[in-house]
Amino acid sequence: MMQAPISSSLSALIFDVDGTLAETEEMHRHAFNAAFRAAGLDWHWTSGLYRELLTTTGGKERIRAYIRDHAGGPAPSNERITLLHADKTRRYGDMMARGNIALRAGIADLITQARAAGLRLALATTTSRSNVDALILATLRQRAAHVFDVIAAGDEVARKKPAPDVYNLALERLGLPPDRTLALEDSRNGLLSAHRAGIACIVSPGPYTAGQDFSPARAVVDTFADLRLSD
Ligand code: XBP
Ligand code: MG
Repeated sequence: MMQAPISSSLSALIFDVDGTLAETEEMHRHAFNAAFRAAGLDWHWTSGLYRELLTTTGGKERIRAYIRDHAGGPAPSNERITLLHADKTRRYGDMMARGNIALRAGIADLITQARAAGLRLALATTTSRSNVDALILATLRQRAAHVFDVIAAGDEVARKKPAPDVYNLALERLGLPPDRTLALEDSRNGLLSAHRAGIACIVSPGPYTAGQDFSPARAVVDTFADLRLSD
């Protein structure tokens, strides 16, 4: 069991969402594929291809990277990509409401421990805000804004992870300097984003991020259940 350092100066935990709170990427992948089919496109993202595509964060950015590197043909307009992504987001919300996704091991316990220790809770995610609301409702049966004091989402910042923007936004909303917070992530892009914002980060990789380079991490753990907040 690893004790996460909660010095008296630690005031907040900042969680990533996809891959950290829950293994959501398969649902994202299915939603992308369903949106492509509905639009009459013959694109299909296998899990092997998705592992590579995930290195581009953000759904619209990922679609553009796919067209550039794999699909070829004339690039669709920004408006077409925006509509395609909006349909993917709607389908993801429906799948989340119908599915039975669970939080990753240890996450619910960390939230409880953090609250008991008087820490504040934040989210810093690349995904869209509506996807955050759908996940928290499906797993904790509560509104995300009731569970987390601050939510910073990908559709609110100019540059997505690995840029530090979304972590900087979370810090600004928390009103805290980076050294009073600790980030929890599953991916190299997320780790780099937190690190570039000056925030120490603990990583627990998942199926899509295992084997990535996590060198600037404070620690890498197999599961968040291995983590205990300690004085
Ligand atoms: C996850 C992402 C997101 C999701 C898809 O990053 O990169 O793009 O895969 O969501 P994080 P959208 O783990 O930092 O949340 O389609 O809404 O972008
Ligand atoms: Mg993630």
